[in-house]
Amino acid sequence: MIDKQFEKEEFKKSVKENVKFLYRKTLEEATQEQIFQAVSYTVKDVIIDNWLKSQKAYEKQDPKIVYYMSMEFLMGRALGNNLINLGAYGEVKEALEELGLDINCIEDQEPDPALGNGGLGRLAACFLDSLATLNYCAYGCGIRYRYGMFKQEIRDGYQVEAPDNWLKNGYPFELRRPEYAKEVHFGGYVRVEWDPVKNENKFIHEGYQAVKAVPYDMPITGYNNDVVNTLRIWDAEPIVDFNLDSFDKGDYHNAVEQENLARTIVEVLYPNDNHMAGKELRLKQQYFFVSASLQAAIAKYKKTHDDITKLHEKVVFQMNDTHPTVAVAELMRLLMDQEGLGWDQAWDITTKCCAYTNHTIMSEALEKWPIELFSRLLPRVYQIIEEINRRFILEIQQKYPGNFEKVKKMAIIYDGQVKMAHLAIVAGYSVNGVARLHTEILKNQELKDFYEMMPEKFNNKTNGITQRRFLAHGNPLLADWVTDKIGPDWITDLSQLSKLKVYADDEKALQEFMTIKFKNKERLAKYILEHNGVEVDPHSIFDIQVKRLHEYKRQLLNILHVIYLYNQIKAHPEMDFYPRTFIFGAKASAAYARAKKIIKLINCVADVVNNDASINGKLKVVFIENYRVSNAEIIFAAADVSEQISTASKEASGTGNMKFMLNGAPTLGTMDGANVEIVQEVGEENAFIFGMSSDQIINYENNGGYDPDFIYNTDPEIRQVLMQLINGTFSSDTEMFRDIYNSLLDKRNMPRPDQYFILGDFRSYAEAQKRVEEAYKDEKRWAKMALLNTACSGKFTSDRTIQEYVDDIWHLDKVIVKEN
Ligand code: CR1
Repeated sequence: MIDKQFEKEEFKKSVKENVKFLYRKTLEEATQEQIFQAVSYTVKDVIIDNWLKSQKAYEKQDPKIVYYMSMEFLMGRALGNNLINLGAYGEVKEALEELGLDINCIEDQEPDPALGNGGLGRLAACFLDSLATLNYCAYGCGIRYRYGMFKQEIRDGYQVEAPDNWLKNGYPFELRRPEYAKEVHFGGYVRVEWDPVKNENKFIHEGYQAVKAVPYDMPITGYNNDVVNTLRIWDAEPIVDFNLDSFDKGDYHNAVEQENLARTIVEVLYPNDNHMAGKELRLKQQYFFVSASLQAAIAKYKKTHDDITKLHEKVVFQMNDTHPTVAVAELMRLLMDQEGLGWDQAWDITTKCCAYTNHTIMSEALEKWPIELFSRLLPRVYQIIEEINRRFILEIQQKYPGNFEKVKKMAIIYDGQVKMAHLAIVAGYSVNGVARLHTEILKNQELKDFYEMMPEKFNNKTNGITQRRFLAHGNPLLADWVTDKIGPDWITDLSQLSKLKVYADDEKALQEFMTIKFKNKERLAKYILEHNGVEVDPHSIFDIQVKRLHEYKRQLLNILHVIYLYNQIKAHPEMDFYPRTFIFGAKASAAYARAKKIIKLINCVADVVNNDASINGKLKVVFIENYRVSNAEIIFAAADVSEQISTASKEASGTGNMKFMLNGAPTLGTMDGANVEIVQEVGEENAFIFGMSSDQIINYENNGGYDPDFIYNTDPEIRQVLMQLINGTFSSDTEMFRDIYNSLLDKRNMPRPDQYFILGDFRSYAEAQKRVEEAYKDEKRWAKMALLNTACSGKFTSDRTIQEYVDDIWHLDKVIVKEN
């Protein structure tokens, strides 16, 4: 299993040679960063052999390929993950120790490739890991942003964004592939010309600006199977180097413009989660990577197949949300204008190649582009969408004669806008949601009309996470313990974890389990001390909410409850209270003012609570700066309580909830997203469920009747908490949190005050928190609950999710790379 390269002596020699070769230094002289580079090159060497071997196997076996099209891939660090998947982590750790090096320090040198915002981007990364591990041929297709997700600094309690220049030292796990460059065209106009031979119109795109798309490939290693797939992310370069040539031809202006376009297009990831920015540059980014990826996929197909009309037998494009859905029109364009097919044939192929995943019902996330912008930027693609729309409207009218409401609600182009979700549903052969509840809401509410017209397209694929990163790598103590108890098969078959259930009443096992949890809490406490300068007690309950900051995720409910507890302890100092550490981690979109205010509030509350000697350290509040994949691994491992408290119906699935569960933290949550399925797996008695149901919430939204004012007026403890937002308790500036206060109570707040039902769920949340405390006090009961969460988390592996996509949507063939 261990490659020769990873024999300790061989490995040490190679690292030393790389340091010499790359930096002209000895190991002793090299910095930790330089050693990281040297180690990575040694690892990359092995990977490249497997990469070539995989390529050969694919050529020979000619499997169907899935292209996972995504604006975001939140990969996290590669070195440790690759070592785990190559089965060499232990050997390399020891070899480095023999060289006097600490593998954790070396891993910490790697920038965290953060080419994504949150759940959607991290899901894409987990999917690539599972695809490779399950022996499927897959490409991730995305953008090589020069600047990924911003680095978050907290200054005076405020979020400050700093650029993430992740490429500054060069990234060892990427490979530039200029030979596969493609051209992408923007703007211009379409000239129509009669083709007398074919007896039809020809559409010629002219006067455009061109950008060269250059791919960079990152290897995606499968677990212990020698498979290496590819994440292909596109960089933009000017077509011709800017030179006086164009000036001479009087084309100076255009040369400058093309140069600018290439420079700006991949400059930065939009830092929005569940929110559409609507910026022209964003649409350019989308078309840029979609067009380049489709061109590459078709070119690859044609290298070994000569009948383009059978493309769907070998190729499927999975569209990760609406961001890449311009793909359906671009594929039509390529098939017609480049491959010479007619409309019907092109449509037949396109609708067999494209499938769409919906990740949200949040209306502000729905992508709609103004016709003016769209048609100016992509004139030929727009023409094609118009024709798709025209034909679709005829279909609606045929099915529902005289029903203009249907046309209004379902048209792809309406009200001056191009609706990307409608385009994806009409052209895709599969539409899936990401958790059972979410898919039901799509079918019965958000996409009801589409579901009624084409029910066969709709299906559910509950999200999952990879246990290789979030247990094997992130929590080595627990991973070893699990292997000790049930063997190592869980690494590729997470359902094996159910075998741990027999230890639910085994006192020794429970004690071991909780000792590991305690050590992981010490590790996190150390991290918090080093990075935040706050001392936390690992004996206290670690109650954690880490995820993007969004009003619907209700970090505000959490911190208001902290204030409520603080008031209780102050008012009743003698009260029996189990010490609790509330830990937050969250980035807010740079333009999301209220979300940033909530971060400020959390930090202000932390300031007061943490420095109030009168509460004897019973309460601590910590905001972990710059939450990202690398520190997430440490955080999940250390959690006692997993906060999953979104307004029911709003969180499509969640995936953090699964990472906590896998690491033995019971869920404190609403019946939302995948929480519903988590509770089903682990049993209601091993979770803390509260709050209104999605039906209740949707009913209030549709029919009104929710009155936060009434709660404010009748519940003095809630009123006290809200008053403290504006009476100087947490900021001498009493206006500081006025907007938050108003968002909950002001009738002018649109669409209604307390849009996310924070006051409505407050009491139920506080009561659930009380149950958490009671349960935790009973050590044995808690240990059993924690262990059962791990034992029942098998369903939530992304291996299961991917196998469902393969069985129901993609129909891929397994490939064998490793000879036995
Ligand atoms: C959802 O909010 C889900 C991820 C991945 C997010 C979250 O609940 O787990 O997708 N949606 O499916 C999103 O980013 C644009 O929409």
